[in-house]
Amino acid sequence: MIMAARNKCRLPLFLLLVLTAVLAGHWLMGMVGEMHVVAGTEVESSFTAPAQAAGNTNPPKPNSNAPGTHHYMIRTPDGLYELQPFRVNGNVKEFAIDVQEVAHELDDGVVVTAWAFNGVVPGPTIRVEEGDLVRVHFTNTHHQPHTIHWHGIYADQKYDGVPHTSTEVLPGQTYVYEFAAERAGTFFYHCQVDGYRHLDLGMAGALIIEPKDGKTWDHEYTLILDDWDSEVDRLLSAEYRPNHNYFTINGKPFPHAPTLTLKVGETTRIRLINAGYSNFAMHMHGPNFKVVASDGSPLPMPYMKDTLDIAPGERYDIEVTPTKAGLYPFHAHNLQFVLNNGFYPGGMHLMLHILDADEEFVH
Ligand SMILES: [Cu+2]
Repeated sequence: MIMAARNKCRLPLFLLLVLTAVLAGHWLMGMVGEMHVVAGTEVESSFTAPAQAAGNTNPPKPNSNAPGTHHYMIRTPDGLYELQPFRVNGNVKEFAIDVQEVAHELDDGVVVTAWAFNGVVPGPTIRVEEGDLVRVHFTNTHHQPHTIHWHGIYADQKYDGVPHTSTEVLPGQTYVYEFAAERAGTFFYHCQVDGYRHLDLGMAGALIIEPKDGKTWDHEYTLILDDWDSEVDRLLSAEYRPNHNYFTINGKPFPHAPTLTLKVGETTRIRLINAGYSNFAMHMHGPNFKVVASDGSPLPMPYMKDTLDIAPGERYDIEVTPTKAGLYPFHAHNLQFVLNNGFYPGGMHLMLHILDADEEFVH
């Protein structure tokens, strides 16, 4: 089975190599530069623009620049990548996102084809501050149409990322999404074209809006929960019937999922995002946690839990202030999700490494 999984990856890897060669060629020709997407600019195009929603003054533009120019990302201790804005002007923050077909290793030797925002699974975290205006230059560098839907954000119609009510972005086009980061909280973004397939192929990432007045916690992590079918024909057939057999936190099942460092007496906020298709009942050994926010809104009456059921699309912010050091699991208590292709232990499970109060905090 491992060999079969490897064989399935050869074609996408080949495509990736070809894409890399093409992009390198563009770079050599000096096509890397500022990504200009200016309303009203005449740009020659061999692509046909899709039907536009009424009132859309921001039709997708063909991409005249090589992608990858503004994709500087920083690896965070939770195993995600955080995308840096390529331009900041006052409270306007601009980011660049593309789509790459990558070979994503779920488990040792188990590799799936993923459609990945900026080539990482999950997509890179976008982190802004309450009150910011966020502009995302989305360049479709892939062979399928895609969009970005801003889940939990009340964006203008044309920026909602739904193909038939806003617009879809065809291969080679760039579309600029814009929304106001109105309230602090945990959100996420995902593609909405052929959503059942595209979201399942890895097209989701975290959107974090930080409070303007600063944080009341000491450390924080974001955990994106997801489910995968390592065997499904992800790309070729018209029908799509996944049978999920891997369950991941930030793209990896146990024991490859990240270990989170906490410290006695210090508060850690964990942002939980369910990007999968099942409810996940997340249970914490050791300290109980306080549920402080739900779907991007602070709860008027936070409450204590040790198990929290999270539906698809839901986000919860929880806070932990441990009183004893040790190693404690945090995992889905639907134990069918703590398997790697049927083998226990695996799946949606990670470890909390709680340091003593006098230990130095290092990730
Ligand atoms: Cu898509």
